[in-house]
Amino acid sequence: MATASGGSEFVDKFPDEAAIIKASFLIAFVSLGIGAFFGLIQALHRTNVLRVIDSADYYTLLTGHGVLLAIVFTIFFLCGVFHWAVARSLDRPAESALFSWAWVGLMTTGTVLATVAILGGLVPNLGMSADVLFTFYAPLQAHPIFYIGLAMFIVGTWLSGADWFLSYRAWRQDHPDERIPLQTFMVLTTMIMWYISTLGVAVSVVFFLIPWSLGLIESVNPLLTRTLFWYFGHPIVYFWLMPAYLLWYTVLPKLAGGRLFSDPLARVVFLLFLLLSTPVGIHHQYLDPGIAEGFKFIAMTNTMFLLLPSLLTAFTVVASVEHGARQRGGEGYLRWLGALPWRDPAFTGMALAGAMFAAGGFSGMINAGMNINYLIHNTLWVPGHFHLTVGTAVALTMMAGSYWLVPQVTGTKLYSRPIGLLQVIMWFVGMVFMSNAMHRAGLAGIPRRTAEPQYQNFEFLTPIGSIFELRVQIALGGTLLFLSVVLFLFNILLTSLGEESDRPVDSYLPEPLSGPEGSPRILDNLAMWTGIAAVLVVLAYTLPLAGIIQNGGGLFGGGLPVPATVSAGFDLVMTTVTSAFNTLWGVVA
Ligand code: HEM
Ligand SMILES: [Cu+2]
Repeated sequence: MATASGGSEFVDKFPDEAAIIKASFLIAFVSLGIGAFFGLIQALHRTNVLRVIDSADYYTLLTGHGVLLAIVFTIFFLCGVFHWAVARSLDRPAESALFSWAWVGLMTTGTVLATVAILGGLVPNLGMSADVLFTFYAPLQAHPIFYIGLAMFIVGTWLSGADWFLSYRAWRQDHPDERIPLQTFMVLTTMIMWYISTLGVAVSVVFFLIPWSLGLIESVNPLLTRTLFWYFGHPIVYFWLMPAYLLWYTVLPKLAGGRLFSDPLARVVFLLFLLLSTPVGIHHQYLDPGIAEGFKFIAMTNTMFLLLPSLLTAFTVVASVEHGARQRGGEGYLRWLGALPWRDPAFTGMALAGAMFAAGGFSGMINAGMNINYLIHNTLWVPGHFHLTVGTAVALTMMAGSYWLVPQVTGTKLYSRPIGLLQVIMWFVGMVFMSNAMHRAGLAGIPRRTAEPQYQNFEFLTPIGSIFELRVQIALGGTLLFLSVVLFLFNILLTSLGEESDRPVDSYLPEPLSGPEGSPRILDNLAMWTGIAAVLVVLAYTLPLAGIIQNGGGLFGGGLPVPATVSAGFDLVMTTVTSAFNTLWGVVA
């Protein structure tokens, strides 16, 4: 891993990059603020504690919450971190600042369009709405502006990836024989995964949803748009996680006072995510009729393989942090934990986020199991699960990481470490309440995505505790979470308005204990890994997609769906291949 040379700070050395990163973070944090506010309203509304909106508007806010937090906040923050990581680890500026501003501009325009379409739902006379939730598949339909905004946003992310690949290509010309610096390696593998997986959602939006919302085509095949969404919808969870992993692998060990345990292991983990994250999306569709059980079973076994890179990460990151603690004089089996810098909000926030991720991993295994999934499907368990993963492992790492990253791009000192510490602990505590209660509420059968879970003449039962107590915990947790976001935004705002300092943070990143030299060079052969990842996708999706097109009445739907069989898809593939062969034969003969 290249280290920042000289004593100069990132902002002095790369002023254009710092400006891009600041702009990305700004939009991420504004989205975080609005999204968290909607989250608070939802949590209070559905638990019947305080109702400030009409229940009919619940979907509008829920869509805003999901889109602004799970798509806009996470991805804009990722773009900032990746832009920082590439410039820092290659030790060179981007090829063209204008190009960088182009993707920031495109993504921002897309965000504004999509948000206007969503919030338009609150103004009845406008005739505009996009209450389709962040999963935006048919048959729910949004105003065309929503899909057009999304398409612009996605194309913007493609350009951001191109920006980093261009930097890498220029660096490669000057350093023909060197190993790819670790942070750049992480960015590039993540972006390859993103290119492969966003292809699905781009096809869905451009060829089906936009023409359908404009009235150019009459119907779509809902199962097809669902499948294309989940083809992208599972890998997006790794797109959220990878910036957090990048910070855990390359920054957390340093904050702990140590060094990354193994650079080669980190590379293997990122490659495993590239290979394994796309061919599993069908595990979100265990309950969809129209997909044969056999394909669901294959998706389930593939999903279980994905535990491996996460467990490797847990091992490597904990080993690196323990090494740091021992460098600081920590001893004993567990007593070394006491030697860690718990007063540093960047460290503590990331460590708590990692701990929560372990809990999220367990509930994720339950989601992934085909049979046990039926118990929790579409219940409040599901948001309970992903508020631990994206809502904490990712979001809390991003907030904690900001306490270390933002000063580097603004050149100012963090406004308040104690407020930062209070903030990350408050998030942790709030999430313990909200998420734990959501999991339990889900087990009691309380549905997700509804303003009115308190049905008339129907009582949910809990094995321990009461429904009342669960509601109180969700409302209390949600309130703590919202207050935590307020503290975060306040601290970051005052930080960026503060006075410039010569040395805002110690930005030096030490070399790993075991560097890349010992690992095979084939790990850096990105073209080969991309090829393998593409083959796995073709293997995993060809037959199911063919079946979905056939069972769902064709590419544009219309016909009556028929029950799924494995052979349905097989027939379609065979007919297509035979007719292509016959056509070719006709040309040749
Ligand atoms: C102030 C903090 C937050 C609060 C109070 C909150 C609250 C909630 C609640 C109560 C729901 C369930 C709504 C329902 O199913 O009826 C929900 C859903 C959701 N939340 Fe959060 N949340 C917060 C932060 C986050 C963060 C940081 C993320 C992601 C980065 C996130 C992503 C989501 C998503 C994707 C959904 C599902 C939306 C859907 O079902 O379409 N939330 N949130
Ligand atoms: Cu998934």
